[in-house]
This record gives sequence, C-alpha cells and structure tokens, in this order.
Amino acid sequence: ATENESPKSGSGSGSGSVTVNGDATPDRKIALITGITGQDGSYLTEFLLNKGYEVHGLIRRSSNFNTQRINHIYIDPHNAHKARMKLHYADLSDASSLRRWLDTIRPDEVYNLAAQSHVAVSFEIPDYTADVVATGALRLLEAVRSHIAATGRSHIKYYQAGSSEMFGSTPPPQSENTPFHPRSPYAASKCAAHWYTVNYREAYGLYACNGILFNHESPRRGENFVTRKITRAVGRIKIGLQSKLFLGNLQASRDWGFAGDYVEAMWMMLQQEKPDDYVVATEESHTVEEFLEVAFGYVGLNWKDHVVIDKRYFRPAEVDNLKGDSSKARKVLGWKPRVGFEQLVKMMVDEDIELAKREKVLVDAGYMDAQQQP
Ligand code: NDP
Ligand code: GDR
Repeated sequence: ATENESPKSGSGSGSGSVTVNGDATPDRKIALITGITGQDGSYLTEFLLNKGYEVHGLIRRSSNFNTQRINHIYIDPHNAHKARMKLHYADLSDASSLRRWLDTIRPDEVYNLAAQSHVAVSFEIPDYTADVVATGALRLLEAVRSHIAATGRSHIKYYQAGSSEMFGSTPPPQSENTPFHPRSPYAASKCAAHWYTVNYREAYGLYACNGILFNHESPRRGENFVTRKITRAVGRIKIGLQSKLFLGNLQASRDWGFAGDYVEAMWMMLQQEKPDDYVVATEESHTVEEFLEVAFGYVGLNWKDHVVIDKRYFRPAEVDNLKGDSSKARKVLGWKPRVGFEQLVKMMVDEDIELAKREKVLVDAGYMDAQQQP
C-alpha cells in the first residue's frame, strides 16, 4: 500500500468514499476501534469489514509506520472507491482527540483495544501504563458519555478489553464471579478500567461491556510475548539463523486461544439486548514448557538443546495459573473457540518458518545480519 503523508487513509475531508461525517447508512454500521494496529485490532477490523461495517481506527503517531498488521486490508482512499477502513491520529492520553473523532465519525460501536499491553513492561513504566490503560479507558468512556449527552445518540455501544491478568493470584478456574487480585501495574490498571466501565453502565445507562479475555495468540502476536518469542525462535533455529532462546519462568500456566476466535466474542457481546461482562477462554491451560515441547517437537527439535533461562525475564510478581470458565459466554453468546492449543502452536510455527526463510534469503545475499530482524 502507498504511504501517505499522515494516517494511511488520510482523515481530511473529501479523501475517498468512506463516510467520515454523518451516521451510517441504514444497512451499514460504523465501528470505531482504538488499538487497530495491534494484534486484536487487525483481526477485529477484518471481521467487521466482512460483516459490512465501515471501520475507523485511531492510531497514535510514531516515528516509524506502525500499520504493518493492517496494510493488507488498507485501500488508499485517494485511488479507490471501496475503502471502508479509515485511520485517524489520536491517543488515549489525549481526551480531546477522542471526543473529536467520536463527534466526527459518529460510530455505532466503540471497541477500546488500545493499551500498553505488556505485563513485564508495565513494571518498568507503571505511570504511563496506568495513564493509557486505566485513565485512557476513563477518557474514552467520558468522551462517549458526553458525545451521547450532546447528540442524543444513546444507541452507541462500548466494548472494554479486559484481561484474565485481573484475576492474578486467584486460583483457577476463573469466571465472571471470581475476585480480582492483580499482580502487576498493567493488571491493576485493567481492573480500574473494568470498574470504570461497570460504573458508566450503572451511573449513565451506557451500553458498555467488559470482555475478560484470557491469553489469545496468533502469527500476528507481538514478538516479545512468550508464545511468539518461542515460535519466532523455532523458525529461526530450524532455518539456521539462531541457536539459543533466552526465556524466564517456564512453569507459568496460561489458557491460550486463537485471537481470530476471540474478536468474534467481542462483537457478539455488543449484539445482545443488554450489556454485560463475559469471560472468554478455551478452558484448557498449558505451561510455557508445554508450549515449548509442542513448538520445538513439531519441527523435530528438542527445546532443551536451545533454551537458556535468563533471570531478566522473571517478573517481580508472577501470575502462576490461569484457566478460564467461559460457560456464560458459551451459553449466552453461543461462542466457542474453533482453534485448539496444538493447532494454534503449529499455525504460529508454520508462519514463522516461512518468515525465517525470507530472512535467510536476505542474510545470504548480504542485505541483513542474522541477528537483525526485519
Ligand atoms: P497489542 O499490544 O498488540 O496492541 C495494542 C494496541 O494499542 C496497538 O494498536 C497500540 O498502538 C495501541 N496503543 C498503545 N498505546 C496507545 C495509546 N497511548 N494511544 C492509542 N493507542 C495506543 O495488544 P493486543 O492486540 O494483543 O490486545 C488488545 C487489547 O486487549 C489490549 O488492551 C490488551 O491489553 C487486551 N488483552 C489482550 C489479550 C491478549 O492475549 N492478546 C488478553 C486480554 C486482554 P501501536 O501499534 O502504535 O503500538
Ligand atoms: P502475559 O503474556 O503476561 O500472560 O500477558 P506473556 O506472553 O508476556 O507471558 C506469559 C507467561 O510467560 C512467562 N515467560 C515469558 N514471558 C515473556 N513475555 N517473555 C519471556 O521471555 C518469558 N519467559 C517466560 C511470563 O512470565 C508469563 O508467566 C498477555 C498480554 O497479552 C496481556 O496484555 C493480556 O492481558 C494477558 O496476556 C491475558
């Protein structure tokens, strides 16, 4: 896709056929997504476009382009009449930008996916994490509330990306009724965002839902989350580009699903008559070590020959065991995961082997150092 001067689709008036000012046509809903450039944002955008939505994403300014995960669905509105995804600059730390885009886009559904989403990093930048994850959600809720008060558009629905990290040290299985005991600045901030959302629902009658999603992964997962870090390494080791993989705690257990399945649950929550909170999980938990066994074993390698434990990847406080009870989502929404654990690991390894092969071509041609990643 062609790079333009500002967010890829441009947000000025007259740039393309997508409606920027005004309500949706009767048969076309408008969604506004924060965090559209992230893993979930990209899958949710594909999902909503397939459902016929017009999708507007808020992206933050970066010195490098940060739209890699959505480039494949981007249509330059200057050249095409079919662009149904538009990007606009905003930031969860800037309340004025949130209100301005709500007033301009006039969405039917708002998905708040933006976050500093790395648990370990939240110990390094706790203040920023709280500002974006907790207060950012409050800013967006308040922008929605004041937009409704000013326009009377009370049908707007709001989705908050909650996390199983909120359960922290409370033992599994974790359901909507399980008490929160967060173990990181990230998790404590997500708890605040959760309760802000409940409060806006109760205080103002806002249609607002909390999705309490357990870990979900994909080939688009950020490379410093443990699953992707492992599958990237498996690909590169198999192709001969690296030999060691440095990891922290291998005994932590997570309920890992496929991100593509989880974005559907987000949408389903907003299609119900009444707003509510839902746990979304596979109900199966595996340790990091089990993930290693499946990922390395799949390509005929033994993880013990390559993994080195490095203390720097241990956290000041760990979440040992997460396993969801998603019976409410299964019963009320009719949701269930399609991709199982082994299938997920293999999907990620397959894609990362292909990626490593492409890197190898560049390394062999002298265009790239093997240590470097594209
Ligand atoms: P990612 O880290 O992949 O994406 C986060 C998104 O938030 C990116 O688009 C990022 O932009 C954007 N963002 C970060 N800071 C700001 C800011 N200050 N203003 C505006 N946008 C910002 O996360 P995922 O897609 O994996 O997760 C989506 C949401 O779901 C997050 O809120 C996460 O905490 C939550 N969650 C995720 C789970 C998972 O397993 N994936 C499980 C439970 C909850 P940029 O691309 O520029 O960095
Ligand atoms: P998590 O995901 O903290 O569950 O948060 P992550 O993949 O970072 O960690 C999972 C477990 O693996 C252990 N681990 C390592 N983790 C990382 N990142 N790097 C390592 O080298 C490593 N070695 C071992 C961790 O200690 C941990 O126990 C994710 C994020 O997407 C959150 O935004 C989301 O809310 C939760 O999932 C649900």
